[in-house]
Amino acid sequence: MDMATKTPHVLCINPWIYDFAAYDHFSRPLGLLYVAAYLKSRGVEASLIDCMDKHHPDLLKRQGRSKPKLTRYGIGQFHREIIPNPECLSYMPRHFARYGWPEDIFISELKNRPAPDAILVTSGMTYWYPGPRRVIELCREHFPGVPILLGGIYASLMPDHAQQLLAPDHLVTGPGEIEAANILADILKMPHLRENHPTNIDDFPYPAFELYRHVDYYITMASRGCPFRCTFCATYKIDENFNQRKPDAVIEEIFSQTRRFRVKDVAFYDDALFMQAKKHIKPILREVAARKKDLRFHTPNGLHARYIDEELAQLMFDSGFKTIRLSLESVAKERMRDIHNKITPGEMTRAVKNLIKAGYRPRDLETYIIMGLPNQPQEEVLETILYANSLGIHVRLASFSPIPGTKDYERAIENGYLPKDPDPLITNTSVIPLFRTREAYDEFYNISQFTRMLNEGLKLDVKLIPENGLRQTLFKAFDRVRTWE
Ligand code: B12
Ligand code: SF4
Repeated sequence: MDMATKTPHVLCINPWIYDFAAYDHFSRPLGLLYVAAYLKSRGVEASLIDCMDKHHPDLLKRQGRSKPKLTRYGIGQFHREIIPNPECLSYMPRHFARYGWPEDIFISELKNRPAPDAILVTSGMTYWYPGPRRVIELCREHFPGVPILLGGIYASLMPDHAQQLLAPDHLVTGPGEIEAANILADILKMPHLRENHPTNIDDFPYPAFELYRHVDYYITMASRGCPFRCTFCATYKIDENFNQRKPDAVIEEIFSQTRRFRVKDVAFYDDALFMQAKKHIKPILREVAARKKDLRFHTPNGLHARYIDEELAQLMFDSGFKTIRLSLESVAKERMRDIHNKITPGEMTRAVKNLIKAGYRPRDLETYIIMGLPNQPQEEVLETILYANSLGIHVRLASFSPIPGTKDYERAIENGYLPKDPDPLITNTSVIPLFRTREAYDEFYNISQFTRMLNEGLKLDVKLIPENGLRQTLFKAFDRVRTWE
């Protein structure tokens, strides 16, 4: 091809995850796929290396499989290779690992392709920075001189840290479609990339899932941002505006993209999917239910249960919501007030009742409960767990991870729980970041195993909470056992 007419090409990369645990629970680099789609729509060629892609033929060959092992919704384990714990986390009684491809598969991917005109690297959790750091190191080695852009959550929340440690040529904070195009206009010598950006959220293209060799499920967002400001959450730091898409545009995307990629499962990444339900999510789900396409919907991110009235619960059931995670966090009054008055136990109970009336079994529902906040007593966590268990729903413990820029992060530093400029590695959710000792970890482990037992009990119909049931007998037995020699 004549060089003068060659379409400029960007290589998009989703790095490995370095962590104690990682599971593909509808986990795709959605932000990067939005940026890639936008660039493609403006005439740039884009390709993708996703180090977490379970369908890579070399990976499958090594695993001795022809297809990855997936559950019914297309999710599943990532490949992992154990590596030494980072020095600051050496006390952790768990294996640290690099999740995703073995490194040599990534290197041969780089070797087997011509040098791109620019490389776009995304970043996830702040404490996953070793992934993008290694990707950038290897890209510099294999494609010297090719400009590297870094964006995503870590880049947005810790731009100084990222710039210093990873030294990308360009660092983008916040939504990246327009910013990436502006930067690339010069690099790719495509001045039009700087012009005529859409102003309406619905005029941006759908995420570029076509860059994958195989699509297991589709992910979308019916809105961006969140109108709340919870003390532990950094969403507003990443995207300070709250914007909802037009219901018709979301419906069109769901049906056309699931048809195109032949998938049945759709996950929503929204932070506030149920805001203004009457004019937003309800018309979307009404249409989905009416078309009877047997789609399945998943909300890995927590939902605002407050808005689940009888009508919404019925629409969720009829349209095929399967993975339902309700945000509860805590039942302690002061905590709720402090967090943002997002929900009360009464509202949670009502939402669960509405969902059960609509056709769900309680154990089909899950709730997020937070532990490890500054000055949060253990009793508060246990009380919240027991309350959720009394509703018959599955508990998901989320350990608090202090995020730069949030109120709780500042408080953690002010109260001496965190050093002033902590290495993000110590804020990993698995390590009970504010305490960072083996004892704190063991305590968390006990609570999480207790929670697991309660969750298993639900499946077997064992109820510990009712006044005169197993609970009384159990406590009496505990007391008696304690007096044994
Ligand atoms: C969906 C989600 C999840 C999903 C999965 C995410 C995944 N990909 O694997 C689930 C529910 C599993 C999850 C879990 C957790 N999450 Co989460 N999650 C999110 C959420 C809501 C959306 C992320 C997202 O994809 N957004 C959509 C895309 C469109 O936005 P984006 O990625 O930012 O991309 C844009 C820009 O960043 C930029 N961009 C992105 N890449 C690139 C690349 C280039 C080159 C350029 C130029 C631009 C660019 O352009 C994009 C388009 O505008 C965010 C909150 C938020 N609003 O960001 C929290 C968030 C990332 N999660 C967070 C947390 C705390 C957690 C948990 C620790 C919660 C817990 N205590 O258990 C767990 C931990 C998981 C783990 N294994 O460690 C924190 C971040 C923590 C941190 N330290 O970094 C966030 C910010 C929420 C918060 N509480 O503040 N999460
Ligand atoms: S925790 Fe949820 S409701 Fe609160 S600000 Fe973050 S996204 Fe919004």
